[in-house]
Amino acid sequence: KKVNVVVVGASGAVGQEILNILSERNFPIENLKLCATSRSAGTEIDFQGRKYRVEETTPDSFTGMDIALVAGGKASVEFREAAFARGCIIIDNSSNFRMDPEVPLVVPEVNPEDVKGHKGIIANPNCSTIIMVVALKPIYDAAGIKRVVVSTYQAVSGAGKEGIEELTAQTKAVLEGSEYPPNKFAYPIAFNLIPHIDVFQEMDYTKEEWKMVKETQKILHDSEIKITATTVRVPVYRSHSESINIETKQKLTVEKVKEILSQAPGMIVQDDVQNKNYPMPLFTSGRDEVFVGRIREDNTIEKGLNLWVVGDQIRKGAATNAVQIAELLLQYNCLMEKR
Ligand code: 2RA
Repeated sequence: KKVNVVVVGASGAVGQEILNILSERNFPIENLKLCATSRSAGTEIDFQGRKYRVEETTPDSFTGMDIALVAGGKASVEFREAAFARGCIIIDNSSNFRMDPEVPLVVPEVNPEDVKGHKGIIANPNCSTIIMVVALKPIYDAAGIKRVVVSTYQAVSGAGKEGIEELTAQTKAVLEGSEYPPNKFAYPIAFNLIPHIDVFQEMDYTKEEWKMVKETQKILHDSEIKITATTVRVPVYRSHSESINIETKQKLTVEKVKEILSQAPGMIVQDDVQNKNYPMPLFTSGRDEVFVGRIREDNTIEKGLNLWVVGDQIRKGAATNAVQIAELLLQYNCLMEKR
């Protein structure tokens, strides 16, 4: 079965990657439409050898469409009703509806069945959450999880194209002895790191940190699991890294964890310290899998583990996850009737 797909926000970093992934995975598209805000409308984008003109998003952009892949921003709020009225399901990469109890928040390796309960919109989780839960889920199933302490090392592309440009221009400026004032980030990101992603909220945690807590509880259907996060921007172009400390309910040996994770969907275990083999952002970029290494017992508690997890946040952390959700909609046959 082939379906009609509209990509909203097609010209941004995530939108472009959604198009790459639709093409790579041979997603069965009958008709494709590319939309964006009026600022980007009119540009032309190549998809599978054909040029598509980007149109400004309007309620009619959803007419005759089965699935809307929304890359981010406010479009899902603005066009939710218009899409629903036309029988088009939104897969939303923005944070607008993630914590709405009516909206499934889905990582296909973790809670695929949740898509079946959709009411016209399915949310794609935050990138650092997706990368973490792919690694947590197999451990959660095998031994239960009491508590997680996570610190992230997040690439500048998490802040979009401007984040990438700022790192490049600022690094050049520093090397040439000139100034490049911060714009996208609160402080210079070149030769620095910034323990601050998104806005500060309750208890002086950032919104990014709260997303990792609340979204993980929702995806795992477990509000008891304790999670505390520190999220940090680092001068890396692409792929987020995470140091994850886990307290399990039952004891797991390192050998068992390696065995479980190497059989887990969407994961690659890269852990051979004798040969200096561990995941790094430079080498995981462009990949859809989440990589895990440096797997150790936490020797300070009875049932503790340390993991080092790295994943391409534009692919698995956004675009790939969204396209996988679209694939689940076809697999479970839960599209809406077009109106
Ligand atoms: C970041 N998590 O890396 C964000 C992107 N969604 O800034």
